[in-house]
Amino acid sequence: MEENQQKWWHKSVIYQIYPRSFYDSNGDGIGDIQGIILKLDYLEKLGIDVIWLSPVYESPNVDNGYDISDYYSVLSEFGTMQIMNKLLFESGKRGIKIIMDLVVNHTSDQHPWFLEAKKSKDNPYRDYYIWRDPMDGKEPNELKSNFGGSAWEYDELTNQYYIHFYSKQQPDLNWDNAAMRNSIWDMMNFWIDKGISGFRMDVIDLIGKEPDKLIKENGSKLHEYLQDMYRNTFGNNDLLTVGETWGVTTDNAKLYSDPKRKELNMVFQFEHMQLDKVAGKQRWDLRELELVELKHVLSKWQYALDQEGWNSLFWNNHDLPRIVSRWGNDGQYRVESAKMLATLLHGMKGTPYIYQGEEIGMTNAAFTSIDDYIDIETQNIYKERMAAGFDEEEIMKSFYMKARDNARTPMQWSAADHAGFSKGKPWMKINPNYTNINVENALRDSNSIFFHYQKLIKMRKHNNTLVYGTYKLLDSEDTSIYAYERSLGNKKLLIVCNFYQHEKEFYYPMTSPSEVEMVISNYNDSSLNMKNIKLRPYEAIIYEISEGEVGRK
Ligand code: TEU
Ligand code: CA
Repeated sequence: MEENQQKWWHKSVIYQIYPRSFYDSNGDGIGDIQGIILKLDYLEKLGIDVIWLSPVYESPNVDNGYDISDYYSVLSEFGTMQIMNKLLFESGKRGIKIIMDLVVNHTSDQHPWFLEAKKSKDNPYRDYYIWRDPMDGKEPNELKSNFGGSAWEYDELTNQYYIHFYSKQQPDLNWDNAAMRNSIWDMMNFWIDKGISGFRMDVIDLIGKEPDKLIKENGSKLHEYLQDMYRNTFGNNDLLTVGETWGVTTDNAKLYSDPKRKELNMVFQFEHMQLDKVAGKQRWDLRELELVELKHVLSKWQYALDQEGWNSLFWNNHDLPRIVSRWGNDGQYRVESAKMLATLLHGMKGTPYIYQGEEIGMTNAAFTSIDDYIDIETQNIYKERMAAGFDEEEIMKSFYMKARDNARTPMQWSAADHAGFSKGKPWMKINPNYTNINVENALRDSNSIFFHYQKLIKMRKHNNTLVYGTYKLLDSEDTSIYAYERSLGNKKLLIVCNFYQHEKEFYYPMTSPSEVEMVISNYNDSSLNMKNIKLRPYEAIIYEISEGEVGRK
């Protein structure tokens, strides 16, 4: 990549904070912004460059802050605008940037715009949302909410339905309305002026919806709206913008992230995160992951965005189960497999995202009762599936594997009461394994998952091959090893990962005489002889090869 096309976020690693579960500074059981400030030194030690802050705005919390009732103020449980300013200042001092969650596909039903819109058909805010007449006395059409049930909610007062692709307390905004769009630009500029460094855009591929044509994602005006947003808000600022797009393909990812089109820097694609569900079904319909499929999907994305666009790299977020429980091994090989998954991901081309707790190998919640799940999605799906006659044991098993609360249990800071997360009773049950899996233990052990992440993050700062090298998948049909190369000039990185518990031989055909160095491994005594390695359970190694130099270091 040309020098002048290089961007600060190409070399950055982002850390996502889900504030409610990160650190509680005042003992009310709820994580808060002051709590984040108190943990900035920890994040600095990990070495991350950017915090993506999940919503901290005013909200009735039907969907933990993804239902916003005031974009200009901070939820009192989390703090005040003064404390938010202090977070920006204190993180800036440590060289850490903040990007905010931008939730503009919908608002809360308690947002003043919606409270007005509901009043009458001719209210000036009516058209900020999407209303339709009943069809034969029923919902206008078949569109479904992602949280279960119809996407249409009836409003008695005006005898019309409004659309909501999430809970009925999250009415969708009408992006066809220019005044509405301008209100959003003003709000974004308010936050940009405050000194934030970018936005993560919640379900941004839905804003072009065309409900009458049953189109939810990738509507015909989506990219026009994003270009409009670019021009009116962050276009002149060097910010990081990442869109959450469940329905993205490699082709339309280029539309979002090709710099020439002036839209976003990158999107989160979820193709790889949907490989362990039955095709065409919901993610609650489980299936084993096939490693070969994972290799094909991730490689497809690496190849497609090599020249135009940019990838985001992630295994986890606040909606996904913990990766070590999902595709690693959260028993005997928890440490090895967590490091393997980290190595595999951070070796790729793109900007890596770490979700809080991933860096210490936190595991799924392991709740046994439906009452322990707080998430509105889980509660809705439970009712829907029970009513539809699904087997309760099967439903609970799918939650155990996939429920969003798996990622939302409080951060495990120490073996103290409530995992050191809070002095009071936490808002959500803590994973009982906190006595063993916690930050204090991780920092005491130089072989911990934490220090492996620290090393991977540091590598990205100095190793241009890691940032810009071209990706090439090796042994694409091997069912247990994921191996690939990254090349730039005469330098090459070879990333070799045993994805499973059984041992497996790996052969690497070395052509020209080269100098080889091992840059990272999850075993202390990995082999330098990369031509033929017997990989142990979850063994993962990155070699650096300098071609044309004879002899070895
Ligand atoms: O999530 C979008 C989304 O569709 C999924 O993550 C959703 O949780 C589920 O997989 C659908 O079956 C974003 C946010 O990340 C999520 O927390 C919010 O609940 C959602 O949008 C609504 O704002
Ligand atoms: Ca608190």
